[in-house]
Amino acid sequence: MISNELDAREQALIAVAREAGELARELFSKPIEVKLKGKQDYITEADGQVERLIISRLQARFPQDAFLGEEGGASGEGDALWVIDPIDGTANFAHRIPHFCVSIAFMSAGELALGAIAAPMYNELYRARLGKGAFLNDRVMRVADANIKQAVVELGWSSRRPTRAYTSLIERVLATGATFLRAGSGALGLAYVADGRTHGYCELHINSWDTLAGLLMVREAGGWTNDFLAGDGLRRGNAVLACAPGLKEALVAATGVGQANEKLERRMS
Ligand code: LIP
Repeated sequence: MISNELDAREQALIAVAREAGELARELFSKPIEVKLKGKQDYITEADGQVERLIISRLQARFPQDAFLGEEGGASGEGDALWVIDPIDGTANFAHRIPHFCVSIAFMSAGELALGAIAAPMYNELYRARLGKGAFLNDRVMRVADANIKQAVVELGWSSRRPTRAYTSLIERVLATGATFLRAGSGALGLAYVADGRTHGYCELHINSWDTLAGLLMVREAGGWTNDFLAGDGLRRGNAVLACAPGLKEALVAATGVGQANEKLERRMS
């Protein structure tokens, strides 16, 4: 995609992410209907409203582009693809915990080119562009390296993988000397790695709409990530590991994510 076409999409992305964040903040303060679409997998009416706003704004500007949204699924064809999570951290949102965000990524011809994450309750807007760096509210983001014994690694959980797989992941990461946390938003978890607040993020299965914007930010902030899009990760999801470069070896060994035989694991699970 030529750069001025990408410039136009970058500007639209930042404006739409900010506006969608404001709508999510407004809905957060109102009583809303909450449903379960799976074990501990929440959906609220806010997810749909915010997703419709994002798609209607972007479709109006780029009618030829395609969309993949958590709530609305896929629409349109072509190399210009928006991947949208209207509310990442929906379980938090549903329980009045302000740790949630809007996450939007843009892919051009299969390559991750743009990403934005709006965390309205924190007044934070994260963004990144391929080859142009990653920013939080216009401040440059850089990952922070650390000795593994001082590292903080976020370990995401969902019922999409067996509980035993998650508890043994925790044991293996703790055995490295690192500590762990779980905050309930994969997108914000990756943004925190990009901003050097934590040193790694791992989840055994997560969806592309939760991760793509954050993965671009970690890479543009000098971090390492696994090849999340391998094996049709875009549509089926995948395991994810993102971390500071100095921790890659220890965390790949401890988590098993990013190893050469990773594909084998997927087939086994
Ligand atoms: C959430 C992810 C989180 C994961 C949850 C869920 P949602 O996305 O951000 O990392 O652990 O299971 O997938 O459903 O809030 O958009």
